[in-house]
Amino acid sequence: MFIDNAKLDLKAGGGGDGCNSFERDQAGRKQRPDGGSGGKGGDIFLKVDTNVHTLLDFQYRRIFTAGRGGHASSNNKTGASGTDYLINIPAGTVIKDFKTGRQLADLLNPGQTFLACKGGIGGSGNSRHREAGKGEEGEGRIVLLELKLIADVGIIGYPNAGKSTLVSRVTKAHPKIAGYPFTTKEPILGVARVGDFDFVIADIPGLIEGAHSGKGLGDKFLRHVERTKVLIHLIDMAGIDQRNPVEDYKRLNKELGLYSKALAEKPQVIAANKMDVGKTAEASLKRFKAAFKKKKIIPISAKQGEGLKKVLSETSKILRRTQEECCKE
Ligand SMILES: Nc1nc2c(ncn2[C@@H]2O[C@H](COP(=O)(O)OP(=O)(O)OP(=O)(O)O)[C@@H](O)[C@H]2O)c(=O)[nH]1
Ligand SMILES: [Mg+2]
Repeated sequence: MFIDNAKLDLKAGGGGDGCNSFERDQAGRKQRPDGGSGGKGGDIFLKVDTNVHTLLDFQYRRIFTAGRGGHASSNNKTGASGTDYLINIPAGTVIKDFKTGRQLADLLNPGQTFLACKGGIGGSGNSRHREAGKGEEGEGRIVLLELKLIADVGIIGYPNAGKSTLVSRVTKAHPKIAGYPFTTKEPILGVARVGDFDFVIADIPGLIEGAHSGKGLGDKFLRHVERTKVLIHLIDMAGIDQRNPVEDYKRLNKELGLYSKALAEKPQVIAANKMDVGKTAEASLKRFKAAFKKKKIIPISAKQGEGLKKVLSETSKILRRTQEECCKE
C-alpha cells in the first residue's frame, strides 16, 4: 500500500546522572572527589534509505525512543552513551513539526540525515563540580512526515483521460488501465527515455472539479507532482462521460491554481488524447484549438501509440531548458 504521510512521536535519550563519590584513604576517610559524569543520551536521526519507498511502516509503529545515557560511577568512570536511533525514510520526505507546522527538513538525497531530537547531556560528577548533577532530559517532539515523490514530469487529467495508458506506453511501468473513473488510486512512477536523456514520469489519480475541497479522490495526490518541472495535461477528446474538453482544460487549471500558484505556473505540454476515435475527436480538437489559439496542442492516441514521440520530445525539450536555466543560476 502506498502511504504518504505519518505522525511520529520521538523522544531522545536522557543523559545519565553524575556520580557523587570520594577516593578514600586506608582509614576510610574521604579524600579527593572522584565521581564521573553521566553518559550522553542517544539522538534520533531520520535518514534517507533508497530501499524505503513509502511511509507504510509508520502506520504500525509511531513511537521511537533513543537509549538513555548510563549513570556514572566512582573512580571517574563516565557513564556509557545512550544508543542513537536511526529511522529510515524514503527520499522526498518533508519533515514538519506537529505543534508549529514549521518545516524542519526536506530530505531528497540518498543517505541525507536529519537530527530530529538531541539526547540529553549527562550530569557532571563531583570530580568536576561540587555536587554531582542529574542528566538532562532528551529532546522530545512530534513530527509529521509527508512524502512528495521525486519525478521530473507529472501527468494530470480527468479520470479516464488515458493517463495510465500513456505511462504504460512510454515507460516500463504497468499501471492498471480500465474504462471506469479513479482506476488509479495511488501515484506510479515510470522512467521515459528520449535519446540518451532519461526522466521520471508520475501518473497520478484523476482530478475533478472541486478536487481542492476533497471531491473525487481530492487533491492530495497533487503533492506528488509538486516537485516536477513539467506537467503533461492530458485531455480526452472522445467526449466519453459527456466530457467537454475545453471546459475540462479550464477547470483543471483552475483546480491547480486553487491548490498552489507554483503548480499552476509549471509549464504544460497539452496532449489531446483518443484521437483514434474519429469524427467526434476531430470535431472536439477543432473546437479546442479555436478556444486556445496560442497554445501548442499535440494530438495523440495513447492506446495506439500515435503522437507519443512528439509528446516526449516536447517534454524533454522543456526539461532540458529548465535544467540549463538552473545551472546558470
Ligand atoms: N480509444 C481510446 N481509448 C483510450 C485511449 N487512451 C486510453 N483509452 C481508454 O480510456 C480508458 C481509461 O484509460 P486509463 O489509462 O485507465 O485512464 P486514466 O486517465 O489513467 O484514468 P484514472 O486512473 O481513472 O484517472 C481505458 O478504457 C483506456 O483503454 C486512446 O488513446 N484511445
Ligand atoms: Mg489511471
